[in-house]
Amino acid sequence: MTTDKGLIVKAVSDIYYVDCGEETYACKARGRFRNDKFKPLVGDRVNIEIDFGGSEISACITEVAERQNSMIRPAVANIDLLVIVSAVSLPKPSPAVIDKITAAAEYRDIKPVIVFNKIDEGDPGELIEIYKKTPYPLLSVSAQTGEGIDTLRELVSGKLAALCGNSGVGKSSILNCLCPSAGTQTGEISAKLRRGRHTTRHVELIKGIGGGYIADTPGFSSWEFTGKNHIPCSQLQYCFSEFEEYIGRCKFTSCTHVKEQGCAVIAAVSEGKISEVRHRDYVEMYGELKSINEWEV
Ligand SMILES: Nc1nc2c(ncn2[C@@H]2O[C@H](COP(=O)(O)OP(=O)(O)O)[C@@H](O)[C@H]2O)c(=O)[nH]1
Ligand SMILES: [Mg+2]
Ligand SMILES: [Zn+2]
Repeated sequence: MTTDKGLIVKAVSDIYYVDCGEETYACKARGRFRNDKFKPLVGDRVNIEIDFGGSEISACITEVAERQNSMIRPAVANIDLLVIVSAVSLPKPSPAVIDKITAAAEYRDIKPVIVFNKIDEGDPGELIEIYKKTPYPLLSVSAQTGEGIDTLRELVSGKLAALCGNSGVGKSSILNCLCPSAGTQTGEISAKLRRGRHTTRHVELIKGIGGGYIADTPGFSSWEFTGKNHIPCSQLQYCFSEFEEYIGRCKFTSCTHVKEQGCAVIAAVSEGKISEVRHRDYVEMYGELKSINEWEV
């Protein structure tokens, strides 16, 4: 029996693939990590125990290091950067989805970056108009022509970054472009699992740039605030970074910035300092979060 330390790079139905540098071991989790209250996540730093005896190597996770952060959608821990991908053509870009993800990231102190992909097929101009008033870095790229990818590569270098966004926006294509060995890395793991190479079914960390890792994640077409995605509605205002300098200047201290008289956030929207679209999405999300009872969370 030997022990080692590593990083969970993939999790598939209770098998965790732990990268220990030289070797990646398929591990089971110890009893106490198998319950639903605390499941290991991709991105977790773990201790494992490896048993070389018998016909097959068996390994199991014995410790999970304290997390810097974690998300459920995508299910990943310890991310430095959440790369939110949106296509400028198809699937149709949705600020409402982008804004839910930026808020979810902010709530967990994860830095979001917004990437507009497929600029070979369309113009990111309208989206840039909305998001240039936020503090989030914006990048326009094409995974097809490679335009803009170098800038993204610099941004993710040495970091644990996760790509997220609707299915079809080009997450896997961007990953392959960023890190040409990604295809092989995903190919290897998928071959073991006898699955197709090109559908991303699980969160998976790809080793690549400047010692960093990038997670490709399965896409989604809607985003719900239930369960572990929940944000208390009173906290939502702090998850829209550009509201920050106006919060506290409203007429009422209990202002929710939805429609109150004398709201400094709404005034900033009228003055064009905050995007109308972002504020509209805030109002919508506020209503949605308010209607979720705490016991449903
Ligand atoms: N024109 C164009 N097509 C792209 C680009 N990036 C991805 N695609 C295409 O969009 C489709 C979905 O890409 P994929 O990477 O699988 O998206 P994912 O579901 O987000 O991983 C594929 O047919 C890609 O070839 C791009 O920059 N330009
Ligand atoms: Mg994909
Ligand atoms: Zn207000």
